[in-house]
Amino acid sequence: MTTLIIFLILLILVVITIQISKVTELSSKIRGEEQSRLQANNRTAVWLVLFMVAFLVLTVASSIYYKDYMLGYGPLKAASEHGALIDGVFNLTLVFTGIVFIITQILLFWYAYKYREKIGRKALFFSHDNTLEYVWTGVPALIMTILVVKGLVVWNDVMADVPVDEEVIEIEATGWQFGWDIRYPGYDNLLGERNYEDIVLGVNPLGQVWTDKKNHDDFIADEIVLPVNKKVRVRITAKDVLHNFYLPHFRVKMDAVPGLPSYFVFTPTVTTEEFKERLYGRPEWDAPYDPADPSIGTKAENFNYELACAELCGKGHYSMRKIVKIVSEEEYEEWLSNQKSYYLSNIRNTANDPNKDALLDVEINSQRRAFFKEFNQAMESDDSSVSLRLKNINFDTGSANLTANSRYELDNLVQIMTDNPEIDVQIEGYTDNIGDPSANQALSNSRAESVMEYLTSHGIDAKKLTAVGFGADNPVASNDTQEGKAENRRIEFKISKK
Ligand SMILES: [Cu+2]
Repeated sequence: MTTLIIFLILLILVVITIQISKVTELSSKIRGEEQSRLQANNRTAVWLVLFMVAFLVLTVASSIYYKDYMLGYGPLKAASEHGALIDGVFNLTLVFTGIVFIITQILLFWYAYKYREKIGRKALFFSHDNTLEYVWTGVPALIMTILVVKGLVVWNDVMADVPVDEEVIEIEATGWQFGWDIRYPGYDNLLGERNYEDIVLGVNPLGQVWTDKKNHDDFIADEIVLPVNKKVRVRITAKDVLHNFYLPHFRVKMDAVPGLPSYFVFTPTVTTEEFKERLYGRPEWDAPYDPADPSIGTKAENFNYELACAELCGKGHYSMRKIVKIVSEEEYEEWLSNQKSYYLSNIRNTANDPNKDALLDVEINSQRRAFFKEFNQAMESDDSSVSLRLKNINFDTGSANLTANSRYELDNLVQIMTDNPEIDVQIEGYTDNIGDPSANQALSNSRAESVMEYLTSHGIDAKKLTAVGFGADNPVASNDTQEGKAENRRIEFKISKK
């Protein structure tokens, strides 16, 4: 309906314009050609000046009115350390081009008015003026030099790589049609090697080399989460065509080129929550996020930083959006601890694992972290005595000989007993229910004793230790299944005095 009305109005306007021009033509015939041309020229000249005034006023007014929607102004000021530098260069360029724009528009329209046709006035013949040539060559050259030099200074600053000895969080973004794989380095803070020949879709999407230790704790994240005020280096690459890694709110933008890794270093300075605070109370951001479903909340409440691909890389280009979260250091650590290594969850002990028989550093370290976490929880609990199950101590079948790989967990025990000289500990041995109860009793005794021996031989005072065997008593799982039995064959570590 509205479209129809607008169409009719336009049609009427066209008809009116045609009619007016017919009337003018007719009257010019009556009044004489020259007279009417002068009149038309006068009218056009006045209209041009009016248009110029309206145009400039609207241009300036609309840029002021919409400034809070534009990157770099109002709430959309840069959320990274270097962002202000880039915005500064844009603003400097805007000042110079803005001044030139306004002056040239005024001159253009004013000259059309001032030098409109008048009877008896003749145009000046003007062929050359050196001074003018100097001015209009020199001034733009000077301004261009200022802009280029300033831009280069900022470019060098923004593109500077991280000095070798400086701490940085390095992550990797690999673009493909159509998505990003975001790889984090894991606990060792080092990204593992890649080889494109190792890429197998669905199995090893990035071609990580599994014999490289650094890969064992790397994980691929669904979203980008980063701590505030920490320097981040993003390795940027692509698997198929050109993509572009673009984080508009941080003024981070870099091509992702297949076969030619690039990088961008930046420091986010505003957390997602702080950025939302900037948006509240602004009409454009307090509008519903989805007008069809007000229960979702406002645009401000649903705000997220985002990663977009800024290269038109194909028909699914738009779907390369990823959410970016900037959080506090504690939230980041918490998030990190919940991420699962790609290798350990997808490759370990499968046909694709070249390290099948070895116990890996990444496993030793994760067992160690888990052990210390449990120990600290036990120490903080109010119970006077707490038992910890030692999940990574194993014996040869039917004997009390510790397996070689048990030493890692045993060394963890040595360390906590050294660090906490006040605690007393009881080592408890348990078996499953297979076989003769008295044999089980004896086996559990000697297993507990061999753990105790290990501890005393590594400098722990025997007075602080007791070793007891409980045979098949107190099962922690059903003895009807193989897994249950394996769980019941165990060593526990009971802190009897804190
Ligand atoms: Cu893309």
